[in-house]
Amino acid sequence: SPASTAVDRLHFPPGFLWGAATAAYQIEGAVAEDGRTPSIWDTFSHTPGKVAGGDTGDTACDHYHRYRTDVTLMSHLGLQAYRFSLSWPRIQPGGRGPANPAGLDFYSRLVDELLDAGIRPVVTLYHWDLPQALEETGGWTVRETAERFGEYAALAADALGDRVALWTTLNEPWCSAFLGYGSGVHAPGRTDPALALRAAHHLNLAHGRATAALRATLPAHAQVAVTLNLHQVRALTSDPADLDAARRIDAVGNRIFTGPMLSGGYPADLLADTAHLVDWDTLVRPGDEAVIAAPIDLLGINYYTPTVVSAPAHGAADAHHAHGESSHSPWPGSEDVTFHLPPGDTTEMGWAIDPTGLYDLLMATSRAHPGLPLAITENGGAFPDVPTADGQIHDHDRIDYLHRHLAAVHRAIADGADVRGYFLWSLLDNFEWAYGYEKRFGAVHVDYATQLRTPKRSARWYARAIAANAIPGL
Ligand code: GBH
Repeated sequence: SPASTAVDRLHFPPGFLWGAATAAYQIEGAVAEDGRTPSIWDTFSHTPGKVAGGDTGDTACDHYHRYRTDVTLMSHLGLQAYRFSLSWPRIQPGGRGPANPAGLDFYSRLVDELLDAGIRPVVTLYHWDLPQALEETGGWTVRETAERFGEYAALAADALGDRVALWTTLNEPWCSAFLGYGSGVHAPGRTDPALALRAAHHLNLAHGRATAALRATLPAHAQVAVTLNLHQVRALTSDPADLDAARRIDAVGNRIFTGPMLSGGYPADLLADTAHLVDWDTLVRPGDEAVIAAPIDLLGINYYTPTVVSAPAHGAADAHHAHGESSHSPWPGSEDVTFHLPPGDTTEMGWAIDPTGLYDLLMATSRAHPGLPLAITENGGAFPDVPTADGQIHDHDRIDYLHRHLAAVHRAIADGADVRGYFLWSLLDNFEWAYGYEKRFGAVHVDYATQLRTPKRSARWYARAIAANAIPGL
């Protein structure tokens, strides 16, 4: 079809995959049912002072019991794909040993329900809910956890691989390593920069082990991916000291993962920046980098906001400490770098709304990894809901956010980026980690007292985008 009319300029390529995303601990609830054992997020959320309002995932959206009606909701939105995560402690209680049939059965029923509705299941193996028993033997700070993850991946693939064609190993290993073991604002809440770096390596190794297990178990047509929260890093000024701050944050924010996964190994500048914290020569064993470098079919990118940095002295007066509630830095070896809030509006999280960052990130990632298909595996925002007398929820800020970010994706595709799909975060309002239920990212409102789901105006707008394979008007 001709690509020259005004309307076609808003169309996405044929086959572009439209979806929405969730994660197990954020929506499922049912934390003690059918043999599930606690995860580090159960322990963390039940530790006073760790999560706003003392909220936990004990019930969350009760999706474990309501998955059928949630799939019906997805089909009403016209979703083509649904990205969800598997709870490791449901499938393999305690993180080792044989699979728990009841835990696998839940996901098997969910997958069947999705397929019956014509919705492609996209599985994430790990969205932060490490079995607590594995944390007690060292969690991600020890190598053994990566070996256990490979075994878990095989169990999951064995049970679901006949019906799930797109698999993601890890969601945002940066958060697992540096918010979990560095700043401590995420489970397990440890605050040691050296342990955070060790965790990053073991997460990389876990990705490699899982990729091998998936390849060995899945049918040949199945695809393997990883999802990274790549930071779109900008220097505050072109001052060489600011540029160096940006280089350092790019190293420990991005290239610590993309280096070994996609570019042949850990970058030399990262190793130098962190040599005082970790003996990389003993942490990284011979052969590890080859395991981590196992080819993947697609890179998932989660994007919310850009990251603006400067050298320590520069503009420190109006510095923005984008580190959550912790006085501990999530940036080992670069603790003195100053973070700045980009100009303009912010979401309820205090994150700057900047769709240009998404465009720049897609273009830079395409150039850095030519030939590797990309997908936006998360994008969205927490916004206030404005209920009206007609019972609707007029989240016009979310519609505007989605509109502008989809336009950025569209522009990146037009300029040559190979972006295969877009997953809105999130299908439902849910347990927003350390922020509890206070922050709402859903296109569908959840009344936690009644578990009533109400599609917001953004959900209807997104349904129009999907139906048209194009960006609709506001
Ligand atoms: C994603 O995390 C998660 O995958 C998802 O589960 C979550 O609900 C969703 O996004 C919304 O938060 O950390 O203060 O330096 C995103 C986590 C958010 C981490 C932006 C990096 C940068 C600001 N990322 N954050 S800060």
